[in-house]
Amino acid sequence: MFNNNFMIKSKKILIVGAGGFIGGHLVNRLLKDGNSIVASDIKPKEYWFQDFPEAENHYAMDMKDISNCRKVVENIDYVFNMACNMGGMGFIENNKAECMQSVLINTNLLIACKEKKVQRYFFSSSACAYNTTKQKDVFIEGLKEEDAYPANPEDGYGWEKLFSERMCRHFQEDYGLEVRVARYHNIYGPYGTYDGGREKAPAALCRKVILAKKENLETIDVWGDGQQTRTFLYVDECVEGTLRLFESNHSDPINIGSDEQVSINQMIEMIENISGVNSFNKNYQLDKPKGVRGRSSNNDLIKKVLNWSYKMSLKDGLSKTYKWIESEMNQKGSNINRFTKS
Ligand code: GDC
Repeated sequence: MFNNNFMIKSKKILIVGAGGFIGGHLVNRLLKDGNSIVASDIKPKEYWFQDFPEAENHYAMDMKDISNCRKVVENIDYVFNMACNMGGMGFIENNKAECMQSVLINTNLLIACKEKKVQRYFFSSSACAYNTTKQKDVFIEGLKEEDAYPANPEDGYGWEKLFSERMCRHFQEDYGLEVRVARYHNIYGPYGTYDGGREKAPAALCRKVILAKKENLETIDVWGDGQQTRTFLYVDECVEGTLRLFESNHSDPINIGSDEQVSINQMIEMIENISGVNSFNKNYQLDKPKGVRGRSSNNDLIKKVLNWSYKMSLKDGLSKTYKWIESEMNQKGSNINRFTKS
């Protein structure tokens, strides 16, 4: 049930993947709420999106090595596993073996948590865990939690997420480690990747529009025919939902996503409006990675279990994201986050 004495305070919390997009936002929030944070990431310091000196930071630490897990899990109350080798469709479709090796991070962390008697563990799963045969049409019904089975997830990345969800479940059943599992639906916002190959559609399309406007181009490239659909959730909402879930008693996987389903063309139109440019010609690249045809989140369960729903519209979230990417591009020219090492 929803706990009204929200939020987590004065705890010692380990965040793995803290140098990444959602991990960085989570560290920020938990520090503000008065917790003591241990932050780790495989990425060296210069590739962290956000880096807070108040936290105990472990740069270039690989959790596929269990000795690293054992080291940082010592004396920790809660663990958030936000780490995996991932990206948008351009990355996960071409790096399936890399994506699947993230199973080692989750497995090693669970073992270390069990040994060191950590109270509660969070695993960041994905909408890619859902059965792909249920996502073959545009504007499908929102995916319900039970739609992950029978299993036929996104190849590579989605299989790793589904397997790791189950690993969490069995650690709770067999060893009493409390687990919480969220299935994130395409989270976007500032302090994330917008170029270099790992970027997802919202950031990639903001970048393309900003560049086209800057260089007076008439056309932008779009992967697929633009009619494929998705839902996108702003990162602050994702962090809020994650913390509320963490405090709840719900241990089965649950959607954290938006149900504002749009086609990629509709999202581009929103971005064009934000940019103040009327419209660019579209070069539809049908040979690029497209993923599933349609995807949306059904939010009945999270509303029931947490009595909570996100508020930020896609238009408002894109506007914030666009501004951040534009200012980064003005300062740096391109995204510094080109970290590709596994
Ligand atoms: O990359 P993504 O945001 O991942 O792509 C959404 C759709 O946007 C795809 O059909 C893609 O072809 C289209 N698209 C059009 N132009 C572009 O320039 C572009 N770049 C990108 N990247 N896409 C473009 C994601 C996973 C994540 C995560 C979420 C969970 O799948 O990649 O790792 O797990 O799902 O929902 P998407 O939504 O297919």
